[in-house]
Amino acid sequence: MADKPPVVLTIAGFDPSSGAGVTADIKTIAAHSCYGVSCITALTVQSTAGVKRVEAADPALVNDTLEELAADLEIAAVHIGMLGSAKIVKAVSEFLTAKSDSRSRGKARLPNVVLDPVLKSSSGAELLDAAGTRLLIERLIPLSDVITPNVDEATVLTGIKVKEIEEMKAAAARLHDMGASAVVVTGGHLEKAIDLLSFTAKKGVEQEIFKADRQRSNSTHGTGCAFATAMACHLALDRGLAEATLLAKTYVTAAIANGQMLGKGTGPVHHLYRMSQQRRAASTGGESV
Ligand code: PXL
Repeated sequence: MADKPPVVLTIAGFDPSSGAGVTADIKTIAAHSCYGVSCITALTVQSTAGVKRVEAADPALVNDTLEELAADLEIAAVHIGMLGSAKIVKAVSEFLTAKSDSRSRGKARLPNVVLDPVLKSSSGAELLDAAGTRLLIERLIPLSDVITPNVDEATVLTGIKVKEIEEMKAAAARLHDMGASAVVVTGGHLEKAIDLLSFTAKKGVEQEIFKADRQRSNSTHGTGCAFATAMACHLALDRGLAEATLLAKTYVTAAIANGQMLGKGTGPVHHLYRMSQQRRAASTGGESV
């Protein structure tokens, strides 16, 4: 029998165009040789042209789904994306809170929880309201092992206007004060695509910068989801924070570069680009890269 893959749970919204949300996350998880399971928090009506409508799921359905999966499977990491409403934020934080496990010291009862604080779509649609954002700050940030805000989300969460690297560092420090164990501020929208990893170590806060050339591409829908989910996969595979950050960034950069220009608007990143590379290599009898 084949080896069991690590199970990665994604708790996120449904994007019918599969650039972002659970269907995209399942592709990312498969691309990392993990097994993906999911809990849908909200339905959206959208295409590459943008988000037209958002309907939050029933919080009891979310809770039952999470309990059912957690009772059956050994979950190695959790990715949290779009939550859609304050009630869903509450349901997810209650599920993650280790009521019975006194050893967890305020951490979630599942390991490697990566929180992508999704507040808006790139087309500007609101994906979590102010009450939901407040609850996410209060309850979910302290429960998570890593949070992955982009510069806009870091600005909303901290009140620090984040544009440059020094502001990314200050926002990460503020997020630690708010209870975050580790933070990756993704700066894909800056001139250089800079990500900042910040985490608390014995000596205090340690910060590391990851740089890549900014890509001009129209295939960028889903970059935030792909980054955070790839992070969760690498943590599930027992990689450390710095290696997970570097590998997740490399994956997203390649997924953008291999974008397939689908749709009339902002196209999806190519989550499964390695499969087409392998197919090409197989048909030419060469090595895959
Ligand atoms: O990219 C943020 C995002 C996350 N999750 C879902 C989305 C979007 C953006 O549109 O639709 C389901």
